[in-house]
Amino acid sequence: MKAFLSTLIFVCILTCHVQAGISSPADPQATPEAIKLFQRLMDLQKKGVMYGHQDDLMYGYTWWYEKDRSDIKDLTGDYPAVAGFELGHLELGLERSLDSVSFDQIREQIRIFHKRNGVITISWHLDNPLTGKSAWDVSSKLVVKSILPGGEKHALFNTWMDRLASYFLTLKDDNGVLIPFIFRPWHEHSGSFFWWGKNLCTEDEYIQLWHYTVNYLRSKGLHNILYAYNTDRVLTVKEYLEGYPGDEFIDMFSLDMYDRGPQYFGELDNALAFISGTAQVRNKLCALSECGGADITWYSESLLNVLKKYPVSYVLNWRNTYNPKAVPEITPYSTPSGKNEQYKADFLKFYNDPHTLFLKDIQ
Ligand code: BMA
Repeated sequence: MKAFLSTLIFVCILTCHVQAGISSPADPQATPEAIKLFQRLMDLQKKGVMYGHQDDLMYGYTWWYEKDRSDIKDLTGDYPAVAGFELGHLELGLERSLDSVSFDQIREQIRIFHKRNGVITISWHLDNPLTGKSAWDVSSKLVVKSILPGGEKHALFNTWMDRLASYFLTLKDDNGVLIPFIFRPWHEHSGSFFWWGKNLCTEDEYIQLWHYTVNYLRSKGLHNILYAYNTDRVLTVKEYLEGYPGDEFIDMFSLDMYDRGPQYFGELDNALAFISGTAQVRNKLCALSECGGADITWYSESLLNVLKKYPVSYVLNWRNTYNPKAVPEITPYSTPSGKNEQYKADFLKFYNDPHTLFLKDIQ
């Protein structure tokens, strides 16, 4: 009996230990803040899905950098739980992003949003280092190869990584502590519309690119980052994991998928089933890191019904491109004009559903 009890106690301790170890970021040197963020996201993922919005704090359809403003807050009275920021053109040493947003103001908003206890996610549509054109320039299949060690653009890429790391090192709270955030580079790999896309490099090159990026940032003392692996639309788990850098590098399994037709919600359901399932087995987070569509029940019924089936940390809508001359749009994603009131009601229903978490819900 005594032996049985001590074995039982040992097994319990071991299980607790393994479980405690499980809920931690991939980085063995993760800062306490990164560990806390990871565990917080794991806990929240069990409660509901956070709502995220890209550039929410920087501008909206009809305004540009106004204090405390947000299109989502204008509509619902609350901020999103997750705020997305974009760093494309930081690599060039410019003051403003490819979307004309000031990097100093991005830093300011990251600090403010962190203080509000919101979750921060960062994307990077960096230029093509081989051709000097944009992230969307897919004219060469040699770009990834060219920036890896030994490649002709390797030195240039290092200067870009240095600029990124230097900027990340300025993202500190009032006490000088590095703010934890989710970084989602090399996104939508399964699509081939960025120079790092699936048909633009080999699987091995893509994996090397990821390893190089993560190791580079870690070597600069950045252990406050959770890394999100990301693809565009995929139909199988095999397809999803083509190019996966490995559990030692990745904290979150994410998917970008926009509504492009009647098959959308079936495909989304299928993809979230295997992505969230794989994430769970590997003790990673799961997110629908970009999505959008338009229909008068798109958010409150179609999207929500799928999201309720799986543990998904957050769902994010892309930016409300500033365009004051256009018909003001109400919902987060561009909608055909004329149905604004119905779209607005749909989003408010989504907002009011207990399963969706906005900033006030995650305090
Ligand atoms: C894209 C579009 C672009 C933008 C880029 C980075 O999907 O919204 O207009 O420059 O994201 O934010």
